[in-house]
Parts: sequence; C-alpha cells; structure tokens
Amino acid sequence: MEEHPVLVERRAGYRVITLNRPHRLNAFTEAMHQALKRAVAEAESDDDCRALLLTGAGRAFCAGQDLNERVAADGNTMVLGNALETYYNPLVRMLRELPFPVVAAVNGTAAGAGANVALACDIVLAARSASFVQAFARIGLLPDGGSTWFLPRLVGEQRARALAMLAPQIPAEQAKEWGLIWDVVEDGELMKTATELARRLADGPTMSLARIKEAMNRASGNDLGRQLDVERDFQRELGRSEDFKEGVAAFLAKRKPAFKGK
Ligand code: T3D
Repeated sequence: MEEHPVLVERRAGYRVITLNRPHRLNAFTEAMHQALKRAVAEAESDDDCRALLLTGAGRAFCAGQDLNERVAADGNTMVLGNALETYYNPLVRMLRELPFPVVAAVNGTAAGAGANVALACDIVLAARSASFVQAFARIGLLPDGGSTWFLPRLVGEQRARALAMLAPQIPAEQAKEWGLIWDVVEDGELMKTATELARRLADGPTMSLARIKEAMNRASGNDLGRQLDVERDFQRELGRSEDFKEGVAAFLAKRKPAFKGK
C-alpha cells in the first residue's frame, strides 16, 4: 500500500490537499478516498482553516476510479452503488457543504469522477494543458459524482448530454469557454495563481463566503420566492457579523478591510 495517497500542507489560513498517486494519474483507491475524507474533515474542524486548495501530483489531476480495484478475484465487477454510497457521494457532499471555499487547481487530465470532484469545488482553475473527460460511457457507466446534476447547470443540456454520451476529452480552454470552469492559466503559473486565490479567499469574510456557497447550493432546489427568503435570512445573520462592520468601516475610511471570518 502507498504510504501517502494524499498530501496535506497547512498554510496560514488555508490548506493544500494534493492527490498523490501520480503513477496511476491520481486515480481513486479506497485508501485514497479514506485519506482524502480525513484530510477534508480535519480542515473543516480547524478553526484557522478558511479555504482549501485541491490539486494533483504529477501530470494529472485525477483519473477517477482506479479501475484495477474494479475487477474482483472471480472476474465479476464490484457492486458500484456501494462505492458511490460509501465514498464518492459523501465526498461531493462534503466539498459542497464545507463552510469555506474550495479551489480546484486542475494541473492535468481530470477524468471520470476525477473531473467531477473538481466540478464539486467552488472555483475551478485549470492549467492550459489540462483536460476534462466524462470517461464513464467509454467503460459502460454513467457520469457520477453529481455530474448529471452539475453538467447541465454549467454548460446547458445539449452540451451536457454530448459530454456524457460521447465522452470527448475537452481542453481546458474549451471548458472555460463553455462555463465548465472559472479560468485557465499557463501551466507554470497554475500553483502560483491558485495559491493566491486560496490566500485571498482565506483572508476574506468567511461567514459571507460560506453563506454565498450555501445560498447557491440551495438555489438549485428553490423557486425565486424561497430563495429570496434564504437571502433575507442569511443577510440578517451576516449583518450582525464583525466582518460586515469591518467591511463598512474600511470602505468609509478608504482602507483595505481586515476580515477575521467572524
Ligand atoms: O467504480 C465505481 O466506484 C463507480 C464510480 C466510478 C467513478 C469513475 O471515475 S469511473 C471512470 C474511471 N476512469 C476512467 O475510465 C479513466 C481511465 N483513464 C483514461 O481514460 C486515460 O488514462 C486518461 C484519459 C485519464 C489519460 O490518458 P493518457 O494517455 O494521458 O494516460 P494513460 O497512458 O492512459 O495512463 C497512464 C497510466 O495511468 C497508465 O498506466 P501504465 O500503462 O503507465 O501502467 C494507465 O493505465 C493508468 N491509469 C489511468 N487512468 C487509470 C489508470 N489506472 C487505473 N485506473 C484509472 N482510472
């Protein structure tokens, strides 16, 4: 067994989590799932952690499920529903529900569930040489990790269906043009830009960012009326925060705000 399928670096205000199975393009094994779950849970329980940066070691971001783990000794394939229930679905929920922003720095190929873990993050930044592929139909599966939900919302129904059914490997620039991801930067600039982004978010008004995230999550299931109520309730709460006081004071004093995340 590999010693460290996931690396964690603690920095002031945020953590960098690196998927670390480069010889298998950082494909998910059970051990990697468990290590990632632990790393995310530890970040969540750390009061000083106000943002997360997720990336991959080597030339890929993540190639999805490690298919070596999908052939049982008797030749029958495993019960895949259990894998989703135990690992992928909780991971996607966790990333979406963390009370601070998650940045994905997609350093190379993001395939299958690897692409969809990236899409579950709040802001997806990709290196110019990176690519995205909903590889599932190539092996007789359907896109999981929430992508039948994410894709139509991000790129529209027609492109979503084609991405899922034809499984093309689309370059980062096209992913950006289609609205699948936030931005593309030169390969050598990826980690610098991504860490600046994580740093900036970690220095931000964390309660506000958490409520933005939650409001966006809820919007997909709400009609306008309900969503207006959500905004009202969250704004009421944020109006009492120290960061709101600081934001207004800084604006009026024409200085940079010093948010504390409270
Ligand atoms: O099963 C469940 O729990 C249900 C949930 C499923 C979630 C999923 O993610 S299903 C989809 C699984 N992923 C894939 O089908 C992607 C498979 N990989 C590829 O299609 C290609 O490798 C890539 C498009 C990602 C990259 O292509 P390329 O040409 O850059 O690299 P390569 O040569 O194909 O791969 C390099 C090595 O990584 C190679 O090993 P080798 O020959 O050097 O020993 C290759 O076998 C290995 N690798 C890549 N992806 C996987 C993998 N090994 C195991 N599992 C992989 N997913």
